[in-house]
Amino acid sequence: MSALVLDKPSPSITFPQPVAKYGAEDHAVWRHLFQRQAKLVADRACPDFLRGLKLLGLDDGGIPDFERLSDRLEAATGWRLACVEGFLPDADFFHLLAARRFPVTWWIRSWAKLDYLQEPDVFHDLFGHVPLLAQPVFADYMQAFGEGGLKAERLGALHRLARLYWYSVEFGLIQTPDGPRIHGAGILSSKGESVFCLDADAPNRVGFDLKRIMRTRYRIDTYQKTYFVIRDFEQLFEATRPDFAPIYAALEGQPDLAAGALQPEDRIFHRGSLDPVAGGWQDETPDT
Ligand code: HBI
Ligand code: FE
Repeated sequence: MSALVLDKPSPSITFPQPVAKYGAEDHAVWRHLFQRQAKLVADRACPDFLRGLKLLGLDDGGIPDFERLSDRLEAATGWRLACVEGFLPDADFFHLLAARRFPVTWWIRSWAKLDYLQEPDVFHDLFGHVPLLAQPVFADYMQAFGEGGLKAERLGALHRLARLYWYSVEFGLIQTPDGPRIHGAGILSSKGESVFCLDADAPNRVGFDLKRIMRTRYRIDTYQKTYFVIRDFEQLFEATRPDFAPIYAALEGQPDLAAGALQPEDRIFHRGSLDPVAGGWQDETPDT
């Protein structure tokens, strides 16, 4: 991708972490979530995630200081955290990624919402996303993704990149000598999906294929019907190297695929039963 002139994201978007706003309860929620997830993913997360967790010194000592964490992360791969209020407009999000700044929501969920919240909080962003930003190839992929997003916007192809982000950065699996392991942040920060994605018979597990993913719809309110498995992070980074414009053009003529529909060209690791009860897919709200 050609180097883009990056103007800074609008200043109000990022601000110093309001550490004074954290109460004892917020730190207690972090401690609980960290202890639970770190134990649960110890043999389910990919090795690079576990290495990143250790390298960054993320622990159950309470909500971390973003600047201190940024100093460690920057030493590893040049990324820093950008403290934000929550979900950002696409353009702001892509600008930050392209500048190797990862947006991290400052607040944490309440005890009442421990296991499901609509939008990312500091635990999802820090525990789910940040450890892999210490992995050099994934760190480059995330910056390339940001640059691609700025272009996709101009080409009206944001929904294609949103699917790529969803099925890799949020819900991706990766091959290891011991079988598939988790690299997606949306899974790693979720108690139920950390087990479901690898153990359940219901979902498909299919080899990563960029164009196939860009055609595949998804739902934001249930576990996935299909998980895509990359060979390694190089495969993910390589996928972002070509100019996407011809890819978007080629996809125009092809119909979208339902979230659970297997394709003849799929490399199938596991053909799921797609059982609606086992997957929690009973209420057929449309996937987008
Ligand atoms: N904003 N803070 C934040 N975090 C995200 O993960 C995020 C976002 N805005 C847009 C977005 N993700 C998705 O549209 C991606 O597919 C680009
Ligand atoms: Fe996320």
